[in-house]
Amino acid sequence: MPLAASNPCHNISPENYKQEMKEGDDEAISFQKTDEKYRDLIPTLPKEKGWMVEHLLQYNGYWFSPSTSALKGAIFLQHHFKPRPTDVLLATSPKTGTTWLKALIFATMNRANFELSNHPLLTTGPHGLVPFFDFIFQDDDSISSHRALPSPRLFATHFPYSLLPEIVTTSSSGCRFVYICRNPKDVLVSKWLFMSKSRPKELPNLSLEEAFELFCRGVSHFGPYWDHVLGYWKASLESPNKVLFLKYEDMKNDPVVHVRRLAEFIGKPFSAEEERNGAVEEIIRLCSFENLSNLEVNKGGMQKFSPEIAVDKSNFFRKGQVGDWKNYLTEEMAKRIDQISDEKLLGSGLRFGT
Ligand code: PAP
Repeated sequence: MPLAASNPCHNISPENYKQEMKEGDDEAISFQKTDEKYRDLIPTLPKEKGWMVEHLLQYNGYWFSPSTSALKGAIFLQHHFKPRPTDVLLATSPKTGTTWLKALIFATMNRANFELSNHPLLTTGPHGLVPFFDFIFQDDDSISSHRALPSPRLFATHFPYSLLPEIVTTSSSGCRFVYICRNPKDVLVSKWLFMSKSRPKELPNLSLEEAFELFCRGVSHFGPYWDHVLGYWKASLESPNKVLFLKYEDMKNDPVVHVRRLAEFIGKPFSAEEERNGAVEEIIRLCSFENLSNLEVNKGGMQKFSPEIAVDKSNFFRKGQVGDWKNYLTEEMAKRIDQISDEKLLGSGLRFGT
């Protein structure tokens, strides 16, 4: 759909109108081309067993679920995302702390706009407040509506750094990334339990042993997990003002220090008065596992991400602890994951939190 024609408030001269119509038409053609490119690509991609769906497809080294349309999103994003220097992007591999960070960044960024007693997080879950651009960049209508969002925009993404458009990752874009990683043993367990709950009844169960083998081989949504982490880690070393790299375990251990860092990084440091008034602690309390998981809004009902995906909101809150893997993985499994981590992270300067 031509963009200018779809906006009734657009007040422009006939000459400009003609020009915008032409640009809109060009863009509509280009949306169509992207869609064709996506359709042609699908049958050519390597396939592996899926966790929550029958198959995952490999695209540029990473695994995608064809039915979640994230792969389509990755391709559309490449061609149609227009970054703004004020954009903040929360990047995560699934089950590493996305829900928590969505709440923390939203509350920190918008703290001047809302009273805590009447805060949007009390009535809308973190996923309802911070959209994944993975699923919205799918067609001209959704792209247009997200282009219309006021600045500063806050998006989340599970896409690996190397699959993001250069227009976003280049330092001149001004966009900032917050990334959170988590110990892979806890990620595996959290992911397996989450996916087991969400796996359609028609598909046979995926045992922990099978999930473990797939995870170790890198076959999981947006995996290989280690490559995902290293992509953002390297970017954070190269451009520390562009990518803030956090660890779930450090955040659990000392949230105050990390929420302060987060606020500084997004250009909204806490003032001395806010510090005196306990604003940091209030945000941490608001976004804590205990608080969020006990809110009615997060206890049930479906969170819709795209026409194809909806997840029961309560599934985003399980235990929220460090080291729960000990209750699920054998010593041998833990050793193998540690070995892979040692090999993959060798020379990178990164160690997973414990
Ligand atoms: P997603 O990628 O599907 O959005 P994500 O939010 O990254 O999931 O991860 C969910 C994990 O974060 C769960 O971990 P667990 O399975 O080991 O328990 C979930 O419990 C945990 N979690 C959710 N909210 C919070 C929170 N406020 N504080 C700490 N951990 C949280």
